[in-house]
Amino acid sequence: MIIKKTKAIKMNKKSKIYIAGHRGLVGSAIKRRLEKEGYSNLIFMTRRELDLLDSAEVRSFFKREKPEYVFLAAAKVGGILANNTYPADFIHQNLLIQNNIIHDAYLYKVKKLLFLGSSCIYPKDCPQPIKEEYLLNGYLEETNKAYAVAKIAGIEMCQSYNKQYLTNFISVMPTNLYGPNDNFDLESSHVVPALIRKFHEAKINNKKEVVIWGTGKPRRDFLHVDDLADACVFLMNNYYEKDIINIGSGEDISINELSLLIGKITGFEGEIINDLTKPDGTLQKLLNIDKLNQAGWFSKISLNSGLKKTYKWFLDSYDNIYK
Ligand code: GFB
Repeated sequence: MIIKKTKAIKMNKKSKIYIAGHRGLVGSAIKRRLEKEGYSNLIFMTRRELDLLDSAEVRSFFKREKPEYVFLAAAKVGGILANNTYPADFIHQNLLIQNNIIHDAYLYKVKKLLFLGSSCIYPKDCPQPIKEEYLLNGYLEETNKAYAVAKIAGIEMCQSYNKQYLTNFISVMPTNLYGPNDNFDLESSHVVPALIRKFHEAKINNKKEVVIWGTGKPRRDFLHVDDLADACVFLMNNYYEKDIINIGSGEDISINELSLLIGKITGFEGEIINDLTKPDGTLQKLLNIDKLNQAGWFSKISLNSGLKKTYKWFLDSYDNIYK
């Protein structure tokens, strides 16, 4: 039995919507977006109130709340070094979180669930821009294999439940994201928050140089998280295919070019040094977004304006985060 489409179901402004991971970069952006559009019955729990690693707690939460829609944005995430250093934590925690939520979404008859994957699920050497059909066509990038395998398991779980239990679970694959509420810790963060902080601190401390990791040659496709949240809400209401769908900006840039751009935005005038002892990761990750565009969604925030907005947010939050 092949199920080609999930059912055409749309959220309404009173629907009970659970955002798992509402304090993170992605979940907080989805929450802002839904609130802005007037969805008034949102539920979210702090880590202290609900431990998503604990299947008994998640079970009793679903039994009690019975959400109609779920955005599964909770995950253990991090940049290239964190992924490479703590692979056991990445695979263990992500498998637990998604197993608990996806299974309970089935048990408690969630109308539709949106699972957030990642562009690192694709083979490291696949043709660019990366089409959805390249999934499982080759070897994964070593630095984030554990995380990628967990995300691939999540995709397969959604599709298997759709096939066997006729659920409506969709999986979206975002590119590299940035924006407010990101992690700016220099060891565990992704490249954009790391560079914003490094360049800013070098400027205010009159440092002559900033060190960036790797050769700077890898290319990445960066999307502001408000664009991502807009796409997720759009797809929850308008995407019914069982296959995965990419969410990206349609453009990529090298890490060296990104450094120059962030240097300019932050006003740093010194030198940029490449630390070749740090890993590069995948050489290029540019998502093909034909399917997304055909569904009717287009990105609205340019990299330049998204980075400026994020730098402003970082400056406004600096004292809260670091003092
Ligand atoms: O953002 P990032 O950690 O993620 O690194 P990935 C992207 C590129 O930026 C790599 C370089 O080539 C890094 O070496 N880079 C330069 C830096 N300076 C820095 C720095 O100060 N900090 C960081 N973090 N990078 C992640 C995956 O891979 O992508 C995750 O590990 C996830 O699983 C995420 O999928 C989207 O794109 O390499």
